[in-house]
Amino acid sequence: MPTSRSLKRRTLLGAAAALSTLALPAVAQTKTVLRISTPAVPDDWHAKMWTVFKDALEKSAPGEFDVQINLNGALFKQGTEPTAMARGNLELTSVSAFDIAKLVPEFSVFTAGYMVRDPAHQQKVFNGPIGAELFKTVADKMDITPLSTCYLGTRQVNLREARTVKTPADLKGIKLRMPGSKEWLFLGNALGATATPLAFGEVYLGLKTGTIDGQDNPLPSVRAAKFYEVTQQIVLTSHLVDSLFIAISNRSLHTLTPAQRQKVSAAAQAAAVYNNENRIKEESQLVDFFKKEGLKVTVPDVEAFRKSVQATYQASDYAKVWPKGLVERINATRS
Ligand code: KDO
Repeated sequence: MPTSRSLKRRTLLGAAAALSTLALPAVAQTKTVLRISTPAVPDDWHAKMWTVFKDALEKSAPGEFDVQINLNGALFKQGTEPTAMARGNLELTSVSAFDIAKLVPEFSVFTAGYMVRDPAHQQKVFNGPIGAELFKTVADKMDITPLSTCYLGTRQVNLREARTVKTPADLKGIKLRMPGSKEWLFLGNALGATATPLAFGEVYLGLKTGTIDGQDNPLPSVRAAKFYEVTQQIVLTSHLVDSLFIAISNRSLHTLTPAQRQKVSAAAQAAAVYNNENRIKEESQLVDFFKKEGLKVTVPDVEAFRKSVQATYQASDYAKVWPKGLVERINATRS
């Protein structure tokens, strides 16, 4: 039989144990949670860059952040991330110019084919005054703040069955998968194809089964998502030097101390640099890889595509909301 003394001791020990288990989550709670969502597949540079982000923060602010990386669109569907961020359900993502253009119409200038010339031009534009002005509008209108600019790559047309493609007329009738928004569909149609919306995660099966005739993406994404396994041809249209912006929700940003903001921003820069360097390097090697995989890699009349796509955008409602002189300023930005 326990004595009253030993009972008291046990009770005290029990209380201490309970307190210590209570104390554990309290320590964990002091970490700032940063949830990340992206449709990127694990083997893609713009998925791996989030580990660089996480590691950089762990180094600069040990124990201060709980960075949670969610790939494959598992947490939020492609394109729904900005809404989730504005609602406080997500802290970070890499947002496309297309998703921004839905709420900041003038940003559609960067959804236009053949607008940005190359990765160096892209960095100059977004890291200079044009980027600063537009990112401020993004922060005001979307409640998210862009922190760094990632080169997603130069988009190329990738076809299920090989055919001769020299000009936009040769894509007539091709069901070209594009991500699901009117800005993306406009680009696909401007290429001469019949654009059809589909989420990134469904493209492989769509190509395999033939519900679509092709898709467009930068070569590193064609490799990482293995689209080359279910397609016969890549047409080097180079129609869009595509970007993604690492962005944080303003809700989250405002909870950070100035020192933490600086560290999060530096981590986002490091992630973008990692992505950009690796993507640019890999992009230059992939034509050979795809040829070895048995694909036809063909060069169309890029000037014919450029002329036609640019004319289509200039005549569109999109161009009507581009601030006066913006296209000229983009063109005049030298890398
Ligand atoms: C795509 O769906 O084709 C696209 O390339 C669009 C980009 O904006 C981006 O969402 C990307 O997919 C994903 O990150 C997957 O690579």
